Amino acid sequence: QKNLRILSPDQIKLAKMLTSEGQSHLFAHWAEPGVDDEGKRSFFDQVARLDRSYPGGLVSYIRNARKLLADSKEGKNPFDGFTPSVPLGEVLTFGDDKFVGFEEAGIREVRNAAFVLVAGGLGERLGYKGIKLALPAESTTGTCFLQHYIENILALQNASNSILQGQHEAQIPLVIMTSDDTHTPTVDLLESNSYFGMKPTQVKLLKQEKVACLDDNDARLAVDPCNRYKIQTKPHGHGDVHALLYSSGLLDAWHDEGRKWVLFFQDTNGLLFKAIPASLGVSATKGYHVNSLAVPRKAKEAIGGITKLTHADGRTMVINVEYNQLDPLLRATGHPDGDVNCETGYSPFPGNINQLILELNSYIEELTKTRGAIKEFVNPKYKDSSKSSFKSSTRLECMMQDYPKTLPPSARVGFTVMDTWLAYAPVKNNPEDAAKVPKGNPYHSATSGEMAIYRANSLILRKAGFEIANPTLEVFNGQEVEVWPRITWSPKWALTFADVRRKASCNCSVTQRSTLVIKGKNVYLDGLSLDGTLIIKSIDDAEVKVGGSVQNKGWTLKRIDHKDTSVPEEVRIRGFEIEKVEQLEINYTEPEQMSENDEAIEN
Ligand code: UGB
Repeated sequence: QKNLRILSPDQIKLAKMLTSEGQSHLFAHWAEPGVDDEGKRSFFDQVARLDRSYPGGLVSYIRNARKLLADSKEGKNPFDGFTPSVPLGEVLTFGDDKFVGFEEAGIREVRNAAFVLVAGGLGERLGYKGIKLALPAESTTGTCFLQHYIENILALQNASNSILQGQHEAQIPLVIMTSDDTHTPTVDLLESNSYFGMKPTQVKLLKQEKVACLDDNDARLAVDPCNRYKIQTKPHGHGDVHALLYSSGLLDAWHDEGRKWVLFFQDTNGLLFKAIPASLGVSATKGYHVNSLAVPRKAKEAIGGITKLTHADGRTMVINVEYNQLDPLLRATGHPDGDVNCETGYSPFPGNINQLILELNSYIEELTKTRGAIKEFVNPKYKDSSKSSFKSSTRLECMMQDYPKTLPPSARVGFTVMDTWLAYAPVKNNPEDAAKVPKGNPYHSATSGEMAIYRANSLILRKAGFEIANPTLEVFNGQEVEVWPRITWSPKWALTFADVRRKASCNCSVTQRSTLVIKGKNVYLDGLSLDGTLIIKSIDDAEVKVGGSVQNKGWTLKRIDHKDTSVPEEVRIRGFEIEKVEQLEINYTEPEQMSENDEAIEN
């Protein structure tokens, strides 16, 4: 009460709102007026921020929290009344006619898309101090995830524009959701690399705010243990992206520009863009309002399962059931073994890789109703079975893939299953945890993420007719991985299987110890026999044919111990570094037509 006189009318309003919502304890230890007044004002700045950034404000947050905490205490099952079953979706096989057709459709559509990258997570599981977007996706070229994503979007933009020549040159926007933990380093990474070739106006950053922590079942907000004028906060989850997009006004702007699709993706999947043309093609062809990308899932793998839920009252929905909920849900509905593999060696539920394609019109329609609020959950760690107090404060959380939960039954919600080798290799686990992953389950580490890129490129070239040697099995950081030839190409060389087939003829071979880097648009491989390292660079205007026999000592993988702190962290976490012993580098800098590389190779 005594402090009221130092507050502005807006601050008094916030104080009254808090007290009427059972939050008087927040003011219990405040000093007399005149003492710590700056701290008190900054308290209200924070409260105003928390109020603004939550759909419906702090009152809604507190009330939602009370309800969810009561349900949790009661042990209420969020899936009460629902029976899970395996849904039907579009299952694609890389390289067949259907796949190629979807890729072609996707490339036509992509100029009407906007990309949204959720990158607010710090990646505690990976144990890497920097932002994950700055990590190299592979160490042959050292390309970091953000550069890899941006170069892919630019290549998609160019490919789509060149099909529809005569129409205006579309620019594909990229939104990056950051958080307090990742915002500044993300800006620095973009600015110090000239946005990796994107126009700065094409990229928008939206920062998610954390939400207030909760101390007890009455949803009393937690005071920061280090500062009595601050509410303790924690991340709310990737579901925030919907509310942020809604309040940013970007969706309407995109609609006015004639855009049709919003593609959401995560921070560390070096394979993802290999799956984007075909999955967007599926959305466009099938008219899906929601399309989730999925891969075959190993039981208990830390990715959600796409599940059909049928309620006793007849309602059905196809939705992600998060990995920690799938097992209890199955056990509670007549599957005593829970989340287990079936005869295929995989869980019957396709694994959600959190790549969502939403149709813009229906997305805007839905968000106009919900303001982007996503169904939340709470996961308190109780002190004992009475569930009356928590071990530490908790908070509400939400996930972006829960967006379909509020959609009407008429919504067209589908999913597209692709081969894991093609679509999914995230970098989430630190070396120690990855080494403990049960045999046969994916490591999801920096080691496996990098090796998956080489494997995918090798398999794609094999499918195009290349003779690619079999991989060797090697152990890095306690993880046994397949080591394929280290093949990488820039997205402007190939985005689809049709591109690869056009530029790589079937009379080529690559040995297992080889490295092949293609950095050029119109590079045609013909009669190439590679045993060593070959780097091909060319300007976009050059059209070059590369063939003949290339043999040299090449580049080798040198084992690194992840505990060796003399080595940079991004190298340590993958367990090897590349020793560049000998290579042939050919560089085409003139806009030549079909020049051959024979001379360079003889040298
Ligand atoms: N992220 C944010 O932007 N903000 C946040 O507050 C939190 C995260 P994790 P998770 O594909 O492998 C998801 O931590 O949440 C970003 C799906 O829920 O890597 O454990 C963060 O930067 C799961 O169903 O993953 O699991 C990152 O880009 C499954 O699909 C992204 O959100 C799994 O991912 C994911 O955060 C998967």
